[in-house]
Amino acid sequence: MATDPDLFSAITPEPQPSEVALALRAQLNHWAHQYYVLDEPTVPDAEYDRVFRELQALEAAHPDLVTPDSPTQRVIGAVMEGLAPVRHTVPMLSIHTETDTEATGAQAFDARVRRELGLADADPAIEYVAEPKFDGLAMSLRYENGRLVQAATRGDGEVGEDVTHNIRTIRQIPLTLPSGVPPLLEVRGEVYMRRADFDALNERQREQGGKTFVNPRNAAAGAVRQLDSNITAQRPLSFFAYGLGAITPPAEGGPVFRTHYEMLQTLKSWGFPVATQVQIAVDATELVAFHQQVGASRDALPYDIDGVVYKVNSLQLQRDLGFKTREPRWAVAHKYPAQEMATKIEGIDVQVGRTGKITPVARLAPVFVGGVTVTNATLHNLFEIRKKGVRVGDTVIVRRAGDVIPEVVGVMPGNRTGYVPNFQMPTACPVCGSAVVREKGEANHRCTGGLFCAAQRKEAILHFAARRAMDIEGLGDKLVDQLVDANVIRTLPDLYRLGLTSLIALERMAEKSAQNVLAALEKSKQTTLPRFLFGLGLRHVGEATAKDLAKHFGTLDAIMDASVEQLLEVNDVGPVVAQSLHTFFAQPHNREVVEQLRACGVTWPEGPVAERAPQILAGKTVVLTGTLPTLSREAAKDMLEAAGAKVAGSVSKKTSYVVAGAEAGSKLAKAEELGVPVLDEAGMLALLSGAGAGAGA
Ligand code: JCF
Repeated sequence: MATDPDLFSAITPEPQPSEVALALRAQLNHWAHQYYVLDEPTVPDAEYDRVFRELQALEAAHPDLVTPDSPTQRVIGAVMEGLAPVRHTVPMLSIHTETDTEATGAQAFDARVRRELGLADADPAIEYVAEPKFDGLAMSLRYENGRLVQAATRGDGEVGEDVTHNIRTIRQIPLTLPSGVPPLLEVRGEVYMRRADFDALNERQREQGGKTFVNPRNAAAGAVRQLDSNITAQRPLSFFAYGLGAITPPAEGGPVFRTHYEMLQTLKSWGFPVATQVQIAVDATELVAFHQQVGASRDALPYDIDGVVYKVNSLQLQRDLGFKTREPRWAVAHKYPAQEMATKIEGIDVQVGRTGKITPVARLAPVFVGGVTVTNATLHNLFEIRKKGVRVGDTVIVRRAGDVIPEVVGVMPGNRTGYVPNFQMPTACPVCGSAVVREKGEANHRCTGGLFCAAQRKEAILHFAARRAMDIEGLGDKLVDQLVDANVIRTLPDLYRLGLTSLIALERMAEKSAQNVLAALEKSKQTTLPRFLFGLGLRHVGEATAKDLAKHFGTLDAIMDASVEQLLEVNDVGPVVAQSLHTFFAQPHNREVVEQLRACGVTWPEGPVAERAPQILAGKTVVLTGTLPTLSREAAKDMLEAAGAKVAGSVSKKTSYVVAGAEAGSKLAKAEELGVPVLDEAGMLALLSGAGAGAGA
């Protein structure tokens, strides 16, 4: 039995099965309380599952040990004080997990379905629907006469919690449905948080010294179960619909939908977000192919999935198959490798980034997580280390999801033996020896060496050369290391002064590769203003801001000479960015770098400000919804913004116009409710050219 020895340190010498069961239950209940009630999990799900299975195995071997209150005997979902209980009219099912992640898992499911339906080998293949399994929390949305009246969590499947006030803040969830929907309709799906939203939320929390969340699912769960919906509204949530609960049949009776797939398409047409990766599959082979295909795209998805779900497509066959306790016989989940695992911290190093930020990095005992072996994980900053209580030697939870940098999200409690000193930040930069400081109100420590610090120089050059900046092919970290270490390059313009001789003098640099590097440098000189601006690597100036600045000012000189007030006029530029830009270009040495780069031949087309489209829609807010007949959403947004409009995501009293295309949903309804003028694409184009002066410009 693979039991954590620490768990039983008090039980010697040979623990009785009853004692083991007791300890396992105590451990599981403790973890479950932290997870469900406190919203603060301390162990990875995989660890919980392992101990849960161990208890299950023990109870199977000793049935007399099973108690009614054992975690194996119920689905845990403590109702938090303050949220009203909601009894589900149709129980919310969980889904059986096929633990076998090989092809046999899908085959076993298909074989089971066929056997239960009494089919022979010669009978035709069963049609399935395969879809991603989102890693969020299940939600039941109740609509009466097309209006959202109640939203409830799953809870134990029978009774959940009323979270209507919070769910109303989720923009992706329609509050009203188009006419003609069943008078009673319960839509079921998953509330989740997109990875980028999660990262931004944690970054914000970290900067403000607030509580960070261990993963998007935990952040979503915490947001949904707030008593104050103002807090929920600040935590960006999303939703995918995947099923139905109670539904009134249409007046003429009979089933509303024939298949699960048809039901999903209908939900989509009613304005619900439905997974894009949904596929009909006719046998186990196609199910496995789907599992592999989605698995390959898993890292690129903007949200976490923990597996895929296979469902029998025919709703009649689903009814024939029925349920086993709380799990349908017609569906199964096929999981992917866990994105959180436990491992030991062997040491803590620090790294110096482009802006001088000193990041503590945990050196780990190698662990397979999120599909790769991880040996390093970020600890973000000293505050995070203190808050999480991380020390060298601790067993920690490491998370790696998507192509996000692996991070230490928490410490497994009670595994420290003996005294370990707290980690301290170095007072001098490990790379250049300059003083390390932390500014007031900042969570991060920084090296004050600036471009004197080789680490910052290297990062600055790599950023400048990056694909989305100057796109200098072949200038990767190895070459930059060599160039900076050999002191061949001290500033960005030095790149364009590189000659064949100094390149060939580097180790492992053949003449052909040197020529390629020079050619790539030459090619990079023809660039665009946004790429150049982004490449300079100013704090707070990402790609989007660089584009906005270029669009607004037209020329680099106009940007360099802009006052803070003028910078603030740019879309999405706030006081912090404006001040940072102004300060940067006020430094003579920064202007010098720009001038030298230009002198080296770096150039881009400039558009004088006068040529900008007339600002017909200055001060107006426009919301786009639905699919326009000819313009993409991006193109429409660009045109509106070029005319001075602000393009917003949700409709309010302050919205000037809603531009609606096909399959417009709740935003259109909201506009009509508030009396906001609604335009189609033609109407929008007329508006853009309508004020006369700017026609055709
Ligand atoms: O995405 C999910 N987490 C998910 C959960 C998707 C489904 O289609 C489900 C589910 C739980 C139960 N279907 C059932 C029946």
